[in-house]
Amino acid sequence: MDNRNLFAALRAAFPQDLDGIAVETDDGLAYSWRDLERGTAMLANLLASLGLEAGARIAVQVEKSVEAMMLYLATLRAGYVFLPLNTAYQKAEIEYFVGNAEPAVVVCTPANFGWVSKIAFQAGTRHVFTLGDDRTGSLLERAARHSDRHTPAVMGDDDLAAILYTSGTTGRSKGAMLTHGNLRSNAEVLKSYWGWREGDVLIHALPIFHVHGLFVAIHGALLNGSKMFWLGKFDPKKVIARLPEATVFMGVPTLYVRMLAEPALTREACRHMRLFISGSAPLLLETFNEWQERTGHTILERYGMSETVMLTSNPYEGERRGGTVGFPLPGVGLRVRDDQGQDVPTGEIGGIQVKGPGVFKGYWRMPEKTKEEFTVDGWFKTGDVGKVDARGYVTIVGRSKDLIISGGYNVYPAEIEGYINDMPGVAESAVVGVPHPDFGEVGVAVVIAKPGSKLQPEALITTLKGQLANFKIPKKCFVVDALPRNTMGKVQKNLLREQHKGLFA
Ligand code: MCA
Ligand code: AMP
Repeated sequence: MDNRNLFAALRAAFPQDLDGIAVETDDGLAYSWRDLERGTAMLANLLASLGLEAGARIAVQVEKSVEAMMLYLATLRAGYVFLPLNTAYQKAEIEYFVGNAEPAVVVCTPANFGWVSKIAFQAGTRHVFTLGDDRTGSLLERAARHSDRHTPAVMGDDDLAAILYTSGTTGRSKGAMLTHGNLRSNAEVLKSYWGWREGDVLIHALPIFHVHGLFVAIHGALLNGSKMFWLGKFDPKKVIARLPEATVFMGVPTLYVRMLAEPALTREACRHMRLFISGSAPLLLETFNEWQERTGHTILERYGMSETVMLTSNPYEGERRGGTVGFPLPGVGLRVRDDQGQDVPTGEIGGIQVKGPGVFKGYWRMPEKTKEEFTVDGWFKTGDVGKVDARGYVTIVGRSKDLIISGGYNVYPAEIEGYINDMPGVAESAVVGVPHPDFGEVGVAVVIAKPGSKLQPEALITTLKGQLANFKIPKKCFVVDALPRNTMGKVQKNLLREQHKGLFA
């Protein structure tokens, strides 16, 4: 039986000459394809030596590094389930994820070992390793004792490869289960759709704990045997400095906005580049147009989700239309339905529903919640609101889910409201997204005090900073006497958005 392990597909695409450079980091390190082969084999052998049960989860909360990428590839290679966690998550968030996913292994930064290992061991995790972004920590020490030869575990299309936590309307995160088949089929479609070719070089400047940086970027380069310039953290100047030697760049809109602020971003600097891709959040038409004028390149915008990987894309050869997310990818079914579940006429707005080989298996241990998010005929309800025009271009016009996308990260108002409402003296709160020139959208909190209580907005924010990942913290907090409500008593967040939309203009 042929091995459907995603790692086997990626490995097969490595160049013949394994001594070529696969990854070059911004602090001057160079990793050959042989380094990737040996490093992932040793890490896979370490995992295999732990006697883990099939489907065991490997939870990883470490700073971005090539070794962290090798740990992801080794998890696939050994046939386990990779669970990446945003490095900004704090105690309560990690407690939830570890409690929900029950990982057999946790890998954290050396600095966080104290509190993360306590949470992990209490949840029944038997192995906690450390990995620093400077190649320190117990993980690599232990892996060094293992053989650098490893045969990839035989996996089927339907076997789990990763769990990515995301949320819908509820405040609690859900683990989206992605299979080897979901990931490989999507990577294969994108390879041809985006014209990956011999000699391509990718600039990788995204975090690797989300779909964009971990799957779309890494799989894109590896499945084409392409070199990556690897930035530990986005820096506009460093990206621009690399453009003359690269051909492909992927980013969220904030990255494009920040590069446009750099005088070094010129047509000349971009001459060698072939493709700029944007996604994860809406790319403003002004950013799309400014990029085109400044560099001569037309950004290719695409749309995806943790639950579905990539769904639509502007064409590589055809017209890339600013403000749209292009066409459904080959194999992706996309339809727009109204609240009664009827197809809306072409050009009309409705709820976007999708189906296809990239659509996930469901939410980890939440069969009920999973069922709610699919229609009876098996289409996944994205929670995005949009339309398809007469030429087939998809436009996303909003979201029916209560979600703020800030600098490409998802912020769930329900989760933040829950924390604010638990604070002493708070009667109720509402968190809404307002436009922001850098992050695209940021959260603003509107809070009502309990009768007789005096609330200091700054104090509420400071308390939140000690509890939640920094990117989730509302950028502004107002204490008010009342929240606008509709006849059913539901807070009218649209009115709050309208009221505060000029805050960061
Ligand atoms: C940092 N801060 C943020 C964000 N990032 N606040 C709101 N939103 C953010 N995204 C906070 C920091 O904690 C700090 O606050 C202050 O803002 C300034 O930080 P700064 O240095 O400007 O931020 P940064 O470290 O430069 O990060 C900005 C960033 C980063 C580079 C845009 O957010 C990023 O890499 N975003 C990419 C997210 C991503 O990969 N999304 C893909 C999801 P303080 O000083 O108080 O600490 S996958 C997906 O959506 C689907 C599947 C798809 O289609 O791809
Ligand atoms: P995530 O939950 O991280 O998978 O984020 C997926 C969500 O990001 C989608 O449901 C959309 O709301 C949003 N998204 C992704 N790409 C785009 C895009 N190009 N334009 C607008 N929204 C996008």
